[in-house]
Amino acid sequence: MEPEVLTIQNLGGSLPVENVQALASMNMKEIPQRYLRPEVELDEVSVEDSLRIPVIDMSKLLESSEIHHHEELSKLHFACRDWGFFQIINHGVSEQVIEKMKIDILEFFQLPLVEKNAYAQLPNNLEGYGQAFVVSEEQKLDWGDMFFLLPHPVSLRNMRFWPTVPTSFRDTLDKYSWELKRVAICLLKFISKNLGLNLEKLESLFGDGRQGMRMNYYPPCVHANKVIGLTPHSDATGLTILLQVNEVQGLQIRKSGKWVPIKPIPGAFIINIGDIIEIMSNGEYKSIEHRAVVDPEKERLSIAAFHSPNMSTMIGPLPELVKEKNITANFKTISHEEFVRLVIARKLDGKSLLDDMKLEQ
Ligand SMILES: O=C(O)CCC(=O)C(=O)O
Repeated sequence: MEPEVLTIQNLGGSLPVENVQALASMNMKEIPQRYLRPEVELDEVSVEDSLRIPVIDMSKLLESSEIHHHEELSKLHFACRDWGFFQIINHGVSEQVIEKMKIDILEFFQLPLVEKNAYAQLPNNLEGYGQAFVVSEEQKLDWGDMFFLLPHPVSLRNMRFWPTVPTSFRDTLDKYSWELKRVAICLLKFISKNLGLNLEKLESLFGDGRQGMRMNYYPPCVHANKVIGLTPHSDATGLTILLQVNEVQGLQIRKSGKWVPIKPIPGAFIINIGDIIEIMSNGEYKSIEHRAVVDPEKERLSIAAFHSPNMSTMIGPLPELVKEKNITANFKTISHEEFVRLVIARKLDGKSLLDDMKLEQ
């Protein structure tokens, strides 16, 4: 028998739960208990901080002019260290590719449930249409559905889950995923430089790594302040590139104990540092806790592209940053497989995964 290829696909899945889009279309007077999240109304939201979110101009990072390049590089360093979150403009991804992706994913979510369910998740598998991180029957649920695919590495694509309706979907996602991979690798180069690593260091780990595409659909909810679209969490991956698909806002990040709403700049991508970069940088860069809230009247869609190193990479502080400099490691080092199993086995819960990875000092 062929040995099983170690992929994220066969490391576990999520329990099946009701389809939220279908539930929302029933116009129920009362929201089922499992979706009620009283904390949402109580949390403090800071609109002013929204204005201070760093914006990085990628064209300046790539510029040959030393002054602009260095200025932007230090802005990037500050954004990764103090926010773990920023928007990028002038990233070079064609508007046409982005717009087509938006159109196709909207069309997919608008299909009748039975057609979407042709791509439903299978037991013990993360890919497909459904929900993620549901690990118990008691757990509170999010007001949203998602469709998750793994476009990279290409050799591990499972076309069984790639929709043929809309007919252009496969081609659109292929193009979009390559563009985003290029942006991720480019940013990882500059992140390597800022961390004092060899310029190619992170590229060598992430270049043939995984890219997961999580396409989110949050239906409107008349009791929007009583539910949550996506539970607060940091991303258990390396670098996330997020696209807000329609005009409806909902992403919030946690900064100094308050929730800061994000207003995406038209044409920009939202970037966040994930747990793996926080661990690899030995805590110098921070992953950021974020959540999605729901609109009372309008549906909201977003696409998060998660970039992780290849499965043979050990997850821990990079030896170049600790051992070779004789600095204390702040996190454990474990295999990538063990790390993914830890992620999949738990519900989303802020930055609790990183707490488990921390070493006692
Ligand atoms: O919908 C959003 O804006 C956030 C999505 C997100 O955080 C995720 O998919 O992990």
